[in-house]
Amino acid sequence: MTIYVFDEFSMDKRTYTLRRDGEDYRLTPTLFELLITFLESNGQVLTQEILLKKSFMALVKTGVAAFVLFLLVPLEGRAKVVEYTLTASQIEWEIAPGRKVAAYAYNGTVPGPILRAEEGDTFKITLVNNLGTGTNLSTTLHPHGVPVPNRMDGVPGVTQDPILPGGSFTYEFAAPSAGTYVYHSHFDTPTQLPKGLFGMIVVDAPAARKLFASWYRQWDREIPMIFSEAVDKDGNHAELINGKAWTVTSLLYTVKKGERILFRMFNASSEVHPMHSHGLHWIIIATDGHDLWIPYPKDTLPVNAGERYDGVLVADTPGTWLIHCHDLSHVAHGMIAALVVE
Ligand SMILES: [Cu+2]
Repeated sequence: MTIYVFDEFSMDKRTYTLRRDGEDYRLTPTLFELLITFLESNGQVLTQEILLKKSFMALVKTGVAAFVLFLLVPLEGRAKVVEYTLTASQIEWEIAPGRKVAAYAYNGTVPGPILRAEEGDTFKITLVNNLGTGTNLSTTLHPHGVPVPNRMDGVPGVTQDPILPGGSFTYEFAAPSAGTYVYHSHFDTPTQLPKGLFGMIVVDAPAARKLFASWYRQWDREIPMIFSEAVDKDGNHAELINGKAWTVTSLLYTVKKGERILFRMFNASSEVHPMHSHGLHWIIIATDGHDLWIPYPKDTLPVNAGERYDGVLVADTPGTWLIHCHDLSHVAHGMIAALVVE
């Protein structure tokens, strides 16, 4: 039986020392957590020092958490109805200066606005079809990845009638567990979705839970990244991030050194995008709205059609770091962004 002892516990330095069989190893917090999870799941015996420190910290955390929850529950307990109106219409969308595509859009933007609520709230989303009176452009909205009542699933001819031009429909469902979800058109999907009828649904955890989450489940800011493709008015193909193709002055995200950034990634296209971050890497904490039991580090993350990934990145090195798809034909068509760490 292997005995493990760790001698040092310092979140400031973000390193831990682990002594195993007389030798010292330095660990990052992620590896430390993984190791502890591994040891616990394998039923190996920890030393008394570890158990004391762990249980002491657990006691402190539980005590403080219970007290804070006691204070917050009356506030957290009041679930809200969060109302949004999405109007689908035809627009000209500028993917780069002077470069336009004929798009369908929710509320005039591609992607549509982020719809946000807290766990247990109720979403009430009214979709207005302004795609064109006198056309045959019906539509519906599908909450992708969200466990909804069947009649709110947005499948025309199966769960509801199509929303005719000039018509509207209200979707109502509970905000599921915290995570990244999606909405998109489910009428003539191969046409309407790529033309721009997609967006993100974000569900937040209650504040009390965030306070006691692991360091990589807390972040200072979020950067949503939605991947899609388009053909511009000159017939040129474009690979887009958040509705834009890379130019040296677009798709720049400026953050401060030391900030933890949550990337919410969603692939709205029909291709795989192996997203690569230069210099810094993500800790993938969730996929498709589910927290991972064991987070893992990645600097190249294949995001398949319809998938979502939540990755936390610590911006600890100043500079301009590219984040781009590593399918090189997609790079050539504009799928590049940059993280500017100041
Ligand atoms: Cu790609």
